[in-house]
Formats: sequence, C-alpha cells, structure tokens
Amino acid sequence: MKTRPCVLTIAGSDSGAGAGIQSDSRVIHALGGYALTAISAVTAQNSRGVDAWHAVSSALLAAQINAVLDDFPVGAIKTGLLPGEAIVRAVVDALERHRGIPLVVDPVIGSTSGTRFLSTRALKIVRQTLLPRATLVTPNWPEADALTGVRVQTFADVEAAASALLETGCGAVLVKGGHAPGAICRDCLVTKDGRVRWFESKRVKTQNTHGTGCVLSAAIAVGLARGRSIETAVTDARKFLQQSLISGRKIKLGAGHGPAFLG
Ligand code: PXL
Repeated sequence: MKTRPCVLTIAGSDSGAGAGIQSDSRVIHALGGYALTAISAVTAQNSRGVDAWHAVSSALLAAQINAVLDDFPVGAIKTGLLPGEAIVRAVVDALERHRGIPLVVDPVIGSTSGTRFLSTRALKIVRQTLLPRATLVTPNWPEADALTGVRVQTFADVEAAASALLETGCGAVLVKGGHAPGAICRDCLVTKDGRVRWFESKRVKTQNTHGTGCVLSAAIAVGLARGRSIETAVTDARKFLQQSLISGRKIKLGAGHGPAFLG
C-alpha cells in the first residue's frame, strides 16, 4: 500500500480563505501531501480585514490534534495562529504525547490588516514552551522583534534576533524579510550548528499577499514530511511561494489583499 506525506496544520480558519487552515490545505494538497487540520480559532474576515474572531476551547483543540496524531502517519506539523496562553499550552501538551515529528512554528501575532491575536503574556508562553520543541521557527521582522526584544530594523539586527531565538532551544530560525524595504526580499536561515544562510529573491509586485507566511510554512512542512533537510525544504518552499505570487498577480479576488496561493 502506498501513502501520502501527511501534514497536520494547527491554525485558524479564515473565512476569506486567503490564510490559515484554508490556505494551508490548498498548499499541502498542491504539493502532493495530505492535509490534516486542527482549528485553533474561527475568524470572520475577507480580503480587507478581520471583522471578528473567536478561539476554540483548548480541550477541543487538543482533541483534534490527538484524534489526528493517534491515527495518521503524520510526517510534519505546522502551527499558525495560536490565540492565547491556554491554547498554546494545550498544543504543547498534545505534542508532548507525540514526540519526534518535525514541527514548523509560524509565530503569527496579528493580521497585516492590524488585528492582534496574541497578548504579550501569550507570546512569552510561546517562547518558553513551544519554541524549544520547534524544528524551525519562521518569524517575519515584527514577529522576530516581538519574540526577542531585539529591535529588527537592519539585516544585522535580523542575525541578532535569529541567534536570540535559537537560544530558546529550537532547531533553526528563518527570519523572513517580506516586511523589509527594497526590491529584493532577503530571508535569513540560522541553524543550531551556527550556520547562517541568506536567501534572496526578487520582490513580486502584487496585491495578493494575504497568507504569504502561511504558504511558506506549509510548503516547508511538506518538504520536512518528505524527509528533506531544513535547508532544502526552505529553498523549495521559497521557490513555490515566488511562483504562486507571480502566477496569481493578475487575479482579482476581493477589494483588498487577495490570496498568496490560489492553487
Ligand atoms: O497571515 C496570518 C494569519 C494566519 N492565520 C489566520 C489569519 C491570519 C491573518 O489574518 O487570519 C487564521
């Protein structure tokens, strides 16, 4: 019998389907995987922004994660929006019961449109309890800043923040440069062995940027589920994201920011 690379995404539902669970599922399937989902929160949103949101109970989230991990041969897990301390603790507890699966943590703090999902206290719990279990953490500049206290304003700051994040015990850190100015997008990968690698790609001019971080981390998780190294998974996922931004740039969905990956 054959199987498929199974990836569990623990994330929020986005009714506009640009980010979160809906985007992750499309990405994982497009890359030949099988997407399993544990929904942490339900958001009411569209391409313009978030109108309302509510976290699920931490018991229900834990039950979803356990149901999936007790049955399917999950090759990698990614976390996205984890809104609040109780939810973060429930995820950490559930993962503790199923050790050894590569874990990509996309430390979503808020939406680009300005909704903040995580308190400073919850962020501290993420840093103390979830990051030490992560194979890879993928913050953007503001997230790297909020998680470390290092003010990230230059590329030198990026390396300092990445090193500070490595001290939490995670295996590697990818600081994404999408928020930095300039025509070239530079992401920095720092691994536990001290290796620093910069990736560069041309910035794609597009309105369709909703869910870029979700697309990247989901694609990385598929690579890890296929047994690729972190570096290869990141290289492939960046190419995949770049291609989807290019191919979707002329498609108009919604008045605001359309989806970064359409499928
Ligand atoms: O892109 C960050 C993000 C992740 N997950 C969910 C979201 C958002 C941003 O709005 O709503 C569910």
